[in-house]
Amino acid sequence: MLARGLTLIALLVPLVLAGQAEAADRQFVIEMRDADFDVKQITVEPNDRVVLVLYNNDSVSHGGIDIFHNFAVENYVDTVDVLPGEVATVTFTANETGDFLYRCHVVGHTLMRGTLTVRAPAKTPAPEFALVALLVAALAVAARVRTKR
Ligand SMILES: [Cu+2]
Repeated sequence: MLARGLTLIALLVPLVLAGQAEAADRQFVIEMRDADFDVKQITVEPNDRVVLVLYNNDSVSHGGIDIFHNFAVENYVDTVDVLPGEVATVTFTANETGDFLYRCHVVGHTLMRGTLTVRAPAKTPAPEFALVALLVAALAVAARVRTKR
């Protein structure tokens, strides 16, 4: 019984190790319309390569007024202009964890705010843990062989 339990634990360890998130390319499209963002929350994994496509849809088709916007992400992206009807793209690597404000700095555009969340890295078991798991598995197999004799 103990041997089976130990074997199961040893078999599950590689699955846990394989479940660690890896950095990936992540793309998000944010529409700027009526002086607001349509995306208010972006969540990525640590070290993801993030591409934000910013589309200023506040053009002359909306009440005859072109509305200029810009965009910045705290700690990640300096202010970039996004002209009416235009698209701007910003790219960065999410190498700092936490919550970061993204916003338009134009006076009065108080709705144009959102949060970039870069999750904390998953806790990786120490390599010694894997070695101990292998040792436990070997002992479990040895115990089963001995029991059958
Ligand atoms: Cu704006």
